[in-house]
Amino acid sequence: MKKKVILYRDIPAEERQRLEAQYDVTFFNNINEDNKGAFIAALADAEGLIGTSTKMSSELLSLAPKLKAASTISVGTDLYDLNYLTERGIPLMHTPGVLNETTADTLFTLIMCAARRAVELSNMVREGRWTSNIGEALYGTDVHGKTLGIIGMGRIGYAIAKRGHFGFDMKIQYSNRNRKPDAEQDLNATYMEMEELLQTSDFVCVMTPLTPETERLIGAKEFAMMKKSAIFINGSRGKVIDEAALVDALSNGTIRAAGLDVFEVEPLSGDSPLCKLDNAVLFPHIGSATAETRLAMITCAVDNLINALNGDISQNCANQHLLDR
Ligand code: 8YV
Repeated sequence: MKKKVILYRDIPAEERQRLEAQYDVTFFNNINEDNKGAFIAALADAEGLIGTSTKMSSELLSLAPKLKAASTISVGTDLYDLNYLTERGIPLMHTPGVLNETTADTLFTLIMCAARRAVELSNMVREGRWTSNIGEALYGTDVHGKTLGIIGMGRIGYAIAKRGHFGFDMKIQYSNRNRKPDAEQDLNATYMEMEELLQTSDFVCVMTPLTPETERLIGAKEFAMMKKSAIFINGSRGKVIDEAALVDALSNGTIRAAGLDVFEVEPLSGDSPLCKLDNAVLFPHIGSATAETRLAMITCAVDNLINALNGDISQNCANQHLLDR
């Protein structure tokens, strides 16, 4: 009798076939109000879950009494109630590593677009408003040689710092829960407390995971610590910052500009005040969104689920350290 698995995100046929070769797969193309009843019914017998972009609360997961493993097609695990899964002894598998370089490319694109006003000026051309040489009022600011502060020097933070150090001769500084000797040795990065980083960086880039400790980490007080010429970049999760405070900081000249790939509520409404700010560059959460990297993430997540249901959580298990206790 094949184990029952729920796939709640569309994936390429060959990857779905790998699952169907081993499991009795029930597929949902994302979870919505129309199919949530059927999803809940399928949870009753599910031993495996694989997908992304749906909040898996403890209430929902409690409806899956036979659940043995979950595999998120993401590096972020904040959509799952990790504590609840750990209490039940259920591994949550995720996809660290495969998306580092692509996500770092995206974040550096935000750095360049925000610094050089690329989106604002491209729109000016597109709308026929380019009528004379660009003067001081529309100048951007240099990236090369500036100071890049990384809050959250994890795998992706390191990849961003690598681009700044080797590609743009930037001075790298970082704040993190613990020291990162590889960044200090390889990238000449300087460790410092977050307050000093905010006060001295030309670019502040947040790449922490969303946890109870990092929720609203950056708010009005922190924006006020930054240079007026500073540019703020968020590639972590929207809830790591106070979005209303950022709107105020951008509107009042507290900081120069921002580049955002994540938002408190996604998709971001077109009515958001962020959409009215020329000094806010807004991406629709495309950090890892290339064909190559998303396929690599899906392949990794399928491998992770198969391994976990076979009892092997030695790789890519977000709560292994807790389950091993
Ligand atoms: C995607 C991400 O948003 O991996 C993550 O944590 O945020 C991005 O890669 C995610 O994979 C959902 O599609």
